[in-house]
Amino acid sequence: MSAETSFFNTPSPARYKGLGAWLLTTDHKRIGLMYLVVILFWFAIGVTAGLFMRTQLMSPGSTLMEAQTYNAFFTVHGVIMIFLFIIPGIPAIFGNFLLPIQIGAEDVFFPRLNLLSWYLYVAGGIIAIISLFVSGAPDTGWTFYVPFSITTKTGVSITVFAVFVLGMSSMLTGINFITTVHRLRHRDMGWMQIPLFTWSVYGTAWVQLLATPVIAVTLLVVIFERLFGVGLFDPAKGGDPILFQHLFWMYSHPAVYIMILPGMGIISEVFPVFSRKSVFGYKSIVAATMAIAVVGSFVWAHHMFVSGMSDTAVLVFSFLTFAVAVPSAVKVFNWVSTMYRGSIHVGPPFLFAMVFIFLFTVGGLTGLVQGAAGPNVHIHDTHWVVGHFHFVMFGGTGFAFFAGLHFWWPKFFGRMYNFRRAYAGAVLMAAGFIMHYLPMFILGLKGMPRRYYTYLPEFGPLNFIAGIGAYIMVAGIVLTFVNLLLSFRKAEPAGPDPWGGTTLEWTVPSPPPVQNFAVEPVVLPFPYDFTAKEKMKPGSGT
Ligand code: HEM
Ligand SMILES: [Cu+2]
Repeated sequence: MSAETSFFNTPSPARYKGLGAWLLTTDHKRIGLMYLVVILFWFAIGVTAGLFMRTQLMSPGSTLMEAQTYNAFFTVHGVIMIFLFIIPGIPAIFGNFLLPIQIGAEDVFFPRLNLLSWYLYVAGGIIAIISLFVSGAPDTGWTFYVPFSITTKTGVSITVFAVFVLGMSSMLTGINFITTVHRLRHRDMGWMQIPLFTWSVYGTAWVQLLATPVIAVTLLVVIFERLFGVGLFDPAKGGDPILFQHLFWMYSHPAVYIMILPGMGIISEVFPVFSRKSVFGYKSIVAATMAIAVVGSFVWAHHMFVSGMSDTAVLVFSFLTFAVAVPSAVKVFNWVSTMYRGSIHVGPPFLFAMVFIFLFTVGGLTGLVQGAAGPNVHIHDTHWVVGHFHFVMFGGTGFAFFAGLHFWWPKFFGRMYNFRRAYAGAVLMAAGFIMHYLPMFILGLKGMPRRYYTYLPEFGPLNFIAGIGAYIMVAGIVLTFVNLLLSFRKAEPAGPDPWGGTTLEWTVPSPPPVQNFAVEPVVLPFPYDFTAKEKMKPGSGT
């Protein structure tokens, strides 16, 4: 099948043309790509804001901006990176495009609801922009902690509302994916034949569906506090600010798993394919995915060890935090074992996945230091925490995102990109990353607080090094995207299965036709059976 018959040239529904065929589409693949465009737009803005902050922090004193401007950048950076990039990123782009194909379906179960989710996402982004210009850019940080967020005069109500709308989008996507996996799975595909990426998005969807309402209600209460002073959170009126923190983290900690689980799903696809070997311990990866989704929802109060909880509560939440590390470690073990005695061929997705394993492991282990109640008291609200969460979110989910982008780019667009530039981008990004975020652990241990626009002169040298690292990292990000975009210039066709994958998306043309499968898909007894695949090739002698 050629590019002429691909979904790019076949609008769905068929009656629309041009831009309308995109903006009114119900095709999950088009919706996935529309997410790709908007999410990358926000990522670019978020990175730019981060670079501004880092530049300000390269030396002590007010070199680039004043405290209030820093607070605005800080809030905008956090809100964009969390709610507009890292939470929706992988499920909305890769989940939308790939989940139906991986389970042999023609589309998601609610195609029009899917489009509505995209519009809610775009609306949330626009409202967030508006909030910058109405009564001053918000200055609370992405956590909107009360009582400051209910007393500050900046446009926080609108920012909070933007996040509320984004939450609705996230929930609808979750409902759609759960229903799709239950109702549209190919009739030959049992639960233990579902590819691991789809499993991870499915587990994530449950967290999205069950945890998001908590933040939705919490944010509405913040708006009511600001508008009518209802007094649920405001201590001046007998409200309880700690209540806000519990409700906030009951969503926002599970949100960490909404970010990381789909990233782990990508890694679980990349390693088998690039090791030419079935994934080690498929069932234990599935079990670990669901265990993380469940246990990860019960650890929220580790963000509040110093807020004045009982010792028993601290002990329990510390224990549970350590417990979630177990399924995460199981996965790392399985990925490494998948490579063991595999026939490894390196490609850009594999390189990004290797960087992922390294950075995510550092992020996870430093998280355990925070999960232990004793050290937590010392490093709470210091740069240690900034180092930790960037390792997990960007080193983990971010690099998994890039691994996925390089893995499925040929499938999305039918084009192959330049490998040398892709490697260079990955190496620059990784080296810059380490130089940027590793010094923060030392800074944190030495006592440099986070969320400040300046610091004591003794912290200068390490902050300067971190700043240089940030610029190197951003150079890597830019190179990576330039490389991907250049793939549109020269038409080097990718073929249906450039990496030799075994899951269903590699059996259809790149880009796929609008109905995904022109012929009835054949579901392998096991999704990562590389020997069965060899046998199925015409002329392989069997
Ligand atoms: C070029 C890339 C980046 C740079 C230069 C950067 C820089 C920074 C800086 C300087 C801070 C303030 C730290 C503090 O004082 O506590 C910060 C905070 C933060 N960053 Fe980044 N960052 C980058 C990428 C990312 C990415 C990719 C994510 C998410 C995936 C992210 C998420 C956050 C969050 C959530 C905060 C906390 C904001 C808050 O508490 O309100 N950053 N970043
Ligand atoms: Cu947490």
